[in-house]
Amino acid sequence: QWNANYASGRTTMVHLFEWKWDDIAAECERFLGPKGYAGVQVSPPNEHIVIMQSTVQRPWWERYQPVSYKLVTRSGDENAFKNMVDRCNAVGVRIYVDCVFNQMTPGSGTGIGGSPVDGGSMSYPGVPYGPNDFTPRSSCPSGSGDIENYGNAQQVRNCKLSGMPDLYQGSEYVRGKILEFLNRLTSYGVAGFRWDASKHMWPGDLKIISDRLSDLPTAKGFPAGSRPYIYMEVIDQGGEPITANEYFYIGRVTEFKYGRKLSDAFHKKTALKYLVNFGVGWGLMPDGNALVFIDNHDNQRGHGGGGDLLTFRESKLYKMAVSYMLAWPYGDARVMSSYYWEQNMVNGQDKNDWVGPPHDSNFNILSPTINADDSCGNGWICEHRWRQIYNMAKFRNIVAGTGMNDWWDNGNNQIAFCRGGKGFIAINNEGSNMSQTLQTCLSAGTYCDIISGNLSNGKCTGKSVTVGSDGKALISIGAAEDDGVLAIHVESKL
Ligand code: LM2
Ligand code: CA
Repeated sequence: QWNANYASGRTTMVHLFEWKWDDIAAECERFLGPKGYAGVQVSPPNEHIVIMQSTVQRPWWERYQPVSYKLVTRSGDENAFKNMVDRCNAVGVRIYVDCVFNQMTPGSGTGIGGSPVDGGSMSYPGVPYGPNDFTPRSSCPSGSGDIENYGNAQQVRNCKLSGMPDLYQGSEYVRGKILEFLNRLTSYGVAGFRWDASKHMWPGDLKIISDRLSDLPTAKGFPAGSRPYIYMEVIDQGGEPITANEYFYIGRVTEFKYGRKLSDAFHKKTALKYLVNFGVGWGLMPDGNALVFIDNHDNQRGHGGGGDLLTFRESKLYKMAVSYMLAWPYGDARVMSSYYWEQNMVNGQDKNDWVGPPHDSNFNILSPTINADDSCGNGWICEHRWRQIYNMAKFRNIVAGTGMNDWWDNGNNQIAFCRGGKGFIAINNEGSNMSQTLQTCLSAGTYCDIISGNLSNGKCTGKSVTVGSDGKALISIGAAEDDGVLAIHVESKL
């Protein structure tokens, strides 16, 4: 299903990667709700294997190795999860769950929720799943039983992904267990799902699962007949037999070309002027099918097709790309919110790509601290709290429903455009200053630039822009300024 079920007037979700449920609940109340964010993608909430080795200790990716569908993780237990969903819903912020059901852990021992597990014999009594619930070896046409060749769709979907036992979604029993899990989540008020590793599952099986999902509960405030939002993770950069469009009839699909191409553009591999028709004209999927983002938890650390993508580490360019994303009418947008880790690059590969979230000496996840300037401490980056980003999330809310008009560019890396009569944005990615009189499509008056500052108590803490009766204004963005963006909208008028 393609509609996110957002509360009215909201448009943008944040991925609070590895956050604890109690912290997300607090964040909904103190920040996400008030700032106009629409939703949160949470890390997988169900029981997984605990990975504690000499070289790799509690990696973030242990959460992609399920043991059962009990709601126990380092983020919190079932009660904390339910409490989070209720508290976020109460302030107009929806919860989306990252669901891992292509595979189960190859490990053995005890899951984080206490369930016994033996991946080697495909025994998961906590569900329960046994050997018959996994894709038959005869259906996997690779020598090792692992996916060896992404040019072979049978391998990609029927063999093991990184050695992990491959759940058989063709089985009615398996589908039933997955559905029990998903329907339990929506009964708690969850508004939709990210389906992990969807490339590795057959669209026909996913369609059957999606058709049998329960409606969202009216008891949790959803209109009768609301269907859970679905966005499937399919990494399609072209060149493989499996394509994103095979999944369009089920729900939205992650558009990985989006962040790739925008990162390249802001890295000046293609001039920004070409963004005038960014979207289908660039070979991206249709607007109504796309879930878009600049980076995600995988590719910001070189997993899942990463490499040279803009992330918080190149903050000025990153804020420019995110601003463009949030101003541009295409897809449902997701903002990444990260934690810091020390990279250790060896031959172009980060040896620390496994490092988990900030934690204490017992590996309990630390809560973010909140600084006076809204930024986070304790190792959390909190991109969603950067003024430029949360103000652009609000910009997207305000201009929702309008198209793009009055495009301008300098023939190279300076661009500007309007969204209806509601908002205007300019971006300077040249090494030189920008100073241009441009059509803003806004009524005459003085506006506060929401990138360099905030409008608070009737005063602008950043740059001001004076729009004349013809809708035109002198737009200046110095090359040396903190930010290469200027944005104004109907609600930033002084
Ligand atoms: C995804 N999308 O399709 C997730 O976004 C991605 O984060 C997941 O991989 C992947 N699919 C499977 O759910 C991550 C991580 C892998 C990690 C797996 C499982 O990128 O590196 O694999 O989770 O935890 C790890 C080891 C790998 C090992 C595997 C199984 O890195 O070397 O393979 O566990 O033990 C032998
Ligand atoms: Ca599979």
